[in-house]
Amino acid sequence: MAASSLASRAVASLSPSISTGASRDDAGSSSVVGFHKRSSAFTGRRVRISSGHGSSAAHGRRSCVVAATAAPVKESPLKIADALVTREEGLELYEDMILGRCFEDMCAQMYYRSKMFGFVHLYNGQEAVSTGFIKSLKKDDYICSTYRDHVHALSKGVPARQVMSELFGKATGCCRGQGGSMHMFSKEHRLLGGFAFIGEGIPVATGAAFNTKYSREVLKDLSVDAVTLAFFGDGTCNNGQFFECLNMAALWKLPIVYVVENNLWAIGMDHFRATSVPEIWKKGEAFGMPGVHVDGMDVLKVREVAKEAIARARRGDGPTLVECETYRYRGHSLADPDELRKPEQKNKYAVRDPIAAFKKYLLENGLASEADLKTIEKKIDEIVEDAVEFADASPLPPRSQLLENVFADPRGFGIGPDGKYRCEDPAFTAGTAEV
Ligand SMILES: Cc1ncc(C[n+]2csc(CCOP(=O)(O)OP(=O)(O)O)c2C)c(N)n1
Ligand SMILES: [Mg+2]
Repeated sequence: MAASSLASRAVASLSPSISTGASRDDAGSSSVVGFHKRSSAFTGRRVRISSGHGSSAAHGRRSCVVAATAAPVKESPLKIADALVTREEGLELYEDMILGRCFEDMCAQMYYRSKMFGFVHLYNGQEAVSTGFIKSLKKDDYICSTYRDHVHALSKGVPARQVMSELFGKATGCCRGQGGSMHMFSKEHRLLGGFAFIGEGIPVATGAAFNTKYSREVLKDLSVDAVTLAFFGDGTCNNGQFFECLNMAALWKLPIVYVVENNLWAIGMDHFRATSVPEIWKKGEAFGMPGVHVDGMDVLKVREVAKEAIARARRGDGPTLVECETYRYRGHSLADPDELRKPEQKNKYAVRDPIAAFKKYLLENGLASEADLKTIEKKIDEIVEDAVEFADASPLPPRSQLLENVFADPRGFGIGPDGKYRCEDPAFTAGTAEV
């Protein structure tokens, strides 16, 4: 299957249509409890970002990028000194968000062409959280994700080829095709996994943070200074593991940041119907850790909060709970008809599209030209095309891989008396073995 033929038969993007004019006036604030009053990052400083305008009606796969600002933005004279990022940083953030958006739009196309199996949960709309946090990390830091994990993996540096191949169930995937959409993992990139059960990653991330602390303070290995980010959703915060882990992390001052991606919905459950105290950030205070609310549609605000929380963890001052207010543009998974959420709510967040807003910021502050951004969009388009071609051409895992990593095997056909996998027996792989 050639990628060019995929592109030519591209389905329309399912992103919500963007209407102009509306804007949230309450979205610019950051709130904080705890003892960060001295820190500029947590003082609620407003970052000047305007709403994006235009239509996201897709004319093909590439529209996810181009539709970011339909109305032309005048390039202004250089004002770089006032900007909150350097040109290089700005371009890196933009590229990462574009990669996330394009990759996910391509996933939707491949899913509907039956190239992927099982549930696939996309991240469209939430890119500023992944980019703002993960691009503020060092290479040796850890992240732990959920079933909505493709974009976290990409931001952490797992090559698009490996992520797409994993989604295709191919041997070249980051889990050799055995994980699929919900179980991205990469030891090399310190991605501790995606998890199908909600809240499952929180103790895993907390354990990784404990490992850092133990290495430094008990084993006296000061070369270890990894910070761990645990990503999870609003619905997950009503799960017991959230409370148990926050307690331990605060008690032991673990180097971790709990990043809640509050997209207001847990499948079809409205956050405000399910949660007794809907301001999740306030729950940090109960454990004696700072709780921060940030506009998760604004990559610069997310980045500012991320840098402070990561620095706090790295210098040994303990965990932070960050609630990022964001929105997912698509249904819960690609199998969800998304009939419960009201169009008004979708539009409210669509006009604040994080990519459109950041594009405008880069242009208005003279940090990038239209040509610079188009170059990035073209590069990402090619990377995603290449990932699909690579995944499609890759082999399926061998049958002998079937029983690897299976810890319990009640039928007893895993490992034979010779210590070898029974499935290595040619009769097994041929499907004729007596088991
Ligand atoms: C332990 C457990 N209980 C229930 C489910 C079913 N489930 C899948 S996703 C989900 C909602 C999670 O919502 P949220 O944490 O807000 O994450 P989002 O999907 O919005 O990113 C639920 C309840 C599950 N996967 N695991
Ligand atoms: Mg949610």
